[in-house]
Amino acid sequence: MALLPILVAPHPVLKQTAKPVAKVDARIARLMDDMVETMYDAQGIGLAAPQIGVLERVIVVDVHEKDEPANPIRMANPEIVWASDELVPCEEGCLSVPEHYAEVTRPKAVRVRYLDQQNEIRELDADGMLATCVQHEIDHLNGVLFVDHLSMLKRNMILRKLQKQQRQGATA
Ligand code: GNR
Ligand code: NI
Repeated sequence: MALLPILVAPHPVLKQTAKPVAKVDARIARLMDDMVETMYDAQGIGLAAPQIGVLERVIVVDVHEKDEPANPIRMANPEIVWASDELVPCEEGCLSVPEHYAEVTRPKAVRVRYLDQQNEIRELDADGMLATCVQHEIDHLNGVLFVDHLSMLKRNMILRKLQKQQRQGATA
């Protein structure tokens, strides 16, 4: 397995749309494993392939509690096939928007159809943090960051700060 560097906004790759996976073969299965390892190393609860510079529709999520065993979910071509009318606000963060947090309102529950690591079609019913996280990851596949759900003023404040930090070579 391998740890992969995570791109930080405003990186142009994070704005692009990822391509569907034709088949979950050995290469995609390996990518999924590398993404799970990278997600845990970065202490994230989700990761989308564009965040590591790969424009393919692959995400991983794990929202397990600290005192529970790991429960990584690996998905290719995830699609929301149903979303609840009920919306909930959640304080979101993003490994590609380090050290910034803001409330985003999304459907409370979703049903997601995807290909698993064995290339089998599966569906997952998610609510709570898992539902929020899966929607955040699918946004990444469409070139959308959580800051794109904020006002232009808030978004630009965050993006300018990140750009300045990177120009100055800061690590955080
Ligand atoms: O680690 C993460 N935490 C998080 C918190 C609230 C809503 C979404 C997330 S996903 C984020 C990891 C990440 O950037 N995934 O793309
Ligand atoms: Ni993110």
